Amino acid sequence: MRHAELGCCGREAAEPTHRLESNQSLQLPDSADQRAHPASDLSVTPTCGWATLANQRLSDPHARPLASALMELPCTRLTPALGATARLPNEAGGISDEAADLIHAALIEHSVLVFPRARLDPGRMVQLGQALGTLGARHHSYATHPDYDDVVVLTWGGDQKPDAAEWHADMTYRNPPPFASILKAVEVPAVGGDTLWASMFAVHDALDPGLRRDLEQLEAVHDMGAFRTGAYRQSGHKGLEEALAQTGAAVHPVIARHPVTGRPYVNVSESFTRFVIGLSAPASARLLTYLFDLINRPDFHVRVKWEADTVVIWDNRGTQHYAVADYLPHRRVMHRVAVTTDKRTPTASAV
Ligand SMILES: O=C(O)CCC(=O)C(=O)O
Repeated sequence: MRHAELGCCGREAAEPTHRLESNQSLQLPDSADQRAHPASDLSVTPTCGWATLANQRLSDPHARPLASALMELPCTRLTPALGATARLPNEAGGISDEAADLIHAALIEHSVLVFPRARLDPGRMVQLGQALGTLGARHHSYATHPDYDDVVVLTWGGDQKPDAAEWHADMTYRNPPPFASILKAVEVPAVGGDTLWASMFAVHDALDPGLRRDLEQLEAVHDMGAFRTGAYRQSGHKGLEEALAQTGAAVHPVIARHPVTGRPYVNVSESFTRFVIGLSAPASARLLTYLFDLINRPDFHVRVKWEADTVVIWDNRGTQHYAVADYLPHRRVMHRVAVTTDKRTPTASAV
């Protein structure tokens, strides 16, 4: 195997399984070699939220009674890597805890849930978000719905260029970042404007095992990335400084573990990860570029073609997404609710 070398300063890990010393290099397999490693965990999961929830409850003597397990949330898996289509439980007057339990279980299992023709108005989107967890502070840059502060309105078209055609998990410059997002298509172009999600668990499983061990010791800085441009254009240097101070920065492990399943995933994104702590600037840039490129393998993806009223909920822990910006000058309007904490995993950090 041919390797490209990265100079590495190393850092003290709390419980290193394999310590990187300051005089060692971190070795990157070249991309051709990388393709030889199978994505070992790309197994199709035929079960659905209902089955998973029933199993959890049966094995937990303290769980609420199983009556609600009679409710079903049948899911159809979309790709081996991630994603399933499902139907929202049709509950008049709100989202019950039991319905949210089912959705949560399915979300943990499939990472991305697609609900065609969901007809979720902004009020019910907020209810659904609240049934899953707490809703966060307002977004620093996007407009919000006139009646619902928690609903971000993403409108692109004409000369308004979409800003999400980059792989990212949402707002990882916050600590913790949101646990999940709920996105609804309000107005979509006749063609184009699809969104892709990638399983960062699958990206992790495809890494060279030696590199994976080295990455386990590393942490990286996340910040607001290209949101800088808007802040600077709007209010110059002062605006930029204020935006950076407001959004802040966060340090997260390069390999994070899902707080519910414990499954490891690659936790750096081209939108928001700026620097690997302990590396020199060139070594950090080389490592991050290498990791950013891995996400592009179609084997790791699911691609959603939107229709008005389609709703997608994704688990922000272990996935990244990319909104294809191929539809201008046509209009595309989406509503989004970000769920900050996972009610059903209260002690877990989101990374
Ligand atoms: O508009 C989309 O499809 C995705 C938007 C996005 O990237 C986000 O909500 O974080």
